[in-house]
Amino acid sequence: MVGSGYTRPPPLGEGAAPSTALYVANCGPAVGLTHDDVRAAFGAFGEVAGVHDADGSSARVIVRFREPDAAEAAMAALHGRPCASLAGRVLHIRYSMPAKPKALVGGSLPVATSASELGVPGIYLVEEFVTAAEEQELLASVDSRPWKSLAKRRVQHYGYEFLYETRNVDSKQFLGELPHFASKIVEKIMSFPGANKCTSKLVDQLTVNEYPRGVGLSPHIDTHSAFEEMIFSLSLAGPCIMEFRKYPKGSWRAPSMASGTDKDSIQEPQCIRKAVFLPPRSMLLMSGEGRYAWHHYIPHHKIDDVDGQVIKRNTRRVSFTFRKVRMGLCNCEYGQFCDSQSKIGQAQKLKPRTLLATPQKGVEHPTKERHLKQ
Ligand SMILES: O=C(O)CCC(=O)C(=O)O
Repeated sequence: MVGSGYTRPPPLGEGAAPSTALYVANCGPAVGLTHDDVRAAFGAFGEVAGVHDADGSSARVIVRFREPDAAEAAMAALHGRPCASLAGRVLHIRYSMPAKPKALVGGSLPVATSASELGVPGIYLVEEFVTAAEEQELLASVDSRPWKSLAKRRVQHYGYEFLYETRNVDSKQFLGELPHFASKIVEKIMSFPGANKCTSKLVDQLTVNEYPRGVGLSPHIDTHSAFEEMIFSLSLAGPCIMEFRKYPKGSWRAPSMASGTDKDSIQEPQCIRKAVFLPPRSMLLMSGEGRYAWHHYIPHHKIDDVDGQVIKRNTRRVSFTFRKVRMGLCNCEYGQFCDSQSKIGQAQKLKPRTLLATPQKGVEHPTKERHLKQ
């Protein structure tokens, strides 16, 4: 991650006050220590919330603990001494403080760092779902395969092609099983709450998105008739924030689609907005109400303000979004967001599902209206 969001500590003698974050010098990939090695070594003192490069050197890292006591214990045990579990390197450790925001981006929306803090029903987040080594392997796998260029980002599709015009899939056009490089992830996904109850294949479609720095994704709800309830999204290579928006019944309207506008500037006073930080290697599950009734959205930012910390987006973020293609109609309990249960959906019940998304003259088309251009 470029830009940890934490300050370089003040000079000695003016040390930063104890905090949960440690600035650890002589440590990082440039001196042969992976973030996983660092996490394991510091994990001996308490739960580690994250390990990030402190700057562009790859020889200094920020280790964030959940509890200040753990940071204090690690500081007392490891500062200025050879660390046996890190190849005997002598670590230079100071407390670090969150950097002050340079600019408030996207309003003053607080950004949660966990799903419980986010409080959107059906949304789950697991940090460090894959290791840094697995992340590199996954990135190498997709980088060795052809990308398809969209206006602002690149994509790859497996299992079924995602059709951006209709925001749907053609369920009759099966492209084949998900690639081998995704198998480990699919297996791990089964450990999610509720996921192991599924008897059939949990996911059969994968969309890989590559977002350059500053590119996000417009607000949308994944088309109900296209995909089943559970949608899993793995973040790799860089962080972002994801915003969730709930529009009260009847007040939903499509924000302007004028090209080049930053959708963040659109104020929707009547919607509930909540945001969560997605660190690299984390897995997000959208299910239930969070999947069916809340729009999700990635602001088009180069910098995110996460609770007063400036988090710089990386040169790219790559996400792996796993879904299960729906073979019938959706009968969820969120009818006002459901194309299967709309008038058009009802009228076309007997027609092939891909036609559900075809706009009809003079009739509001839920799929088109609710899923904005990417
Ligand atoms: O990049 C992500 O994490 C989300 C992707 C997504 O929502 C989509 O492809 O519709």
